[in-house]
Amino acid sequence: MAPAKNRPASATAGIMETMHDGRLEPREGKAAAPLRTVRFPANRGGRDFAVGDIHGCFDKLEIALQAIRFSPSRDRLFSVGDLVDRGPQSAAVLDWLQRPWFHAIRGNHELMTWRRASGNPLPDIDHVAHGGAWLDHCDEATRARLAAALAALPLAIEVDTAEGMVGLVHADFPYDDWQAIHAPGFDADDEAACLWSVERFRLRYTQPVRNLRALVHGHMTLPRPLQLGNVHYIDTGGWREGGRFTLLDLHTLKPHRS
Ligand SMILES: [Mn+2]
Repeated sequence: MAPAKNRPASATAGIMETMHDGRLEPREGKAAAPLRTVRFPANRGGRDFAVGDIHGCFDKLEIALQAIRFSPSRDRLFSVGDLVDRGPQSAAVLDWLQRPWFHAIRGNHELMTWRRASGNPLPDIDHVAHGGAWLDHCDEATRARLAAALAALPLAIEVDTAEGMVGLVHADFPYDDWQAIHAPGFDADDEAACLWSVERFRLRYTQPVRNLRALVHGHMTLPRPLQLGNVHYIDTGGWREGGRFTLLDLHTLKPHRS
């Protein structure tokens, strides 16, 4: 990405939801393409947390939630994507996505999984080599459910907090202005950057993303949470042997590690 790239987006300010550009193939049982962004109003009765890559380690995530006394009736948990592959419980993503307090965006592993689950794998990418062998052990009905559920995940989530809006995007964001994601010029290359790029991290680019209180990424597995400008990297390898999940409180922007 070129983080300084900054196409005008003023005409689109205030638009809350943008339809996907239609690159994704139509799927059975899905009337509409997934939303690019989904926005959540502030949680006035509880806490909001973001969690980094889960990679099929939902039992370990449960333990991390117990450590912060997570309340399913009051609190909300937002995943920055890469819920599947590598770990032992990838198919459990179907149950987790049914939980009313759990919300997720698309990571590159969701893209690899739903494309292969629907018989249309990404060209030149070996999903199995990326931890996707589990998919071959799922029956046909489960693969169909996975394809539908993962393809429907939005590219970004916006969460309102008392201090301003917090955005979640899996890997990277190729603009200095958050409103670019709502602009007509936000294209397939930009979407790919959101799922795969590591440029902001590689450049240690500290320019903040305007019109957003904070932006939260996973994708880069780091020994501890990292902040560059107002961009927070929170994948601390909870899915790895000996790794820990970071739960970022979206109101205080303080990380809890467990
Ligand atoms: Mn990733």
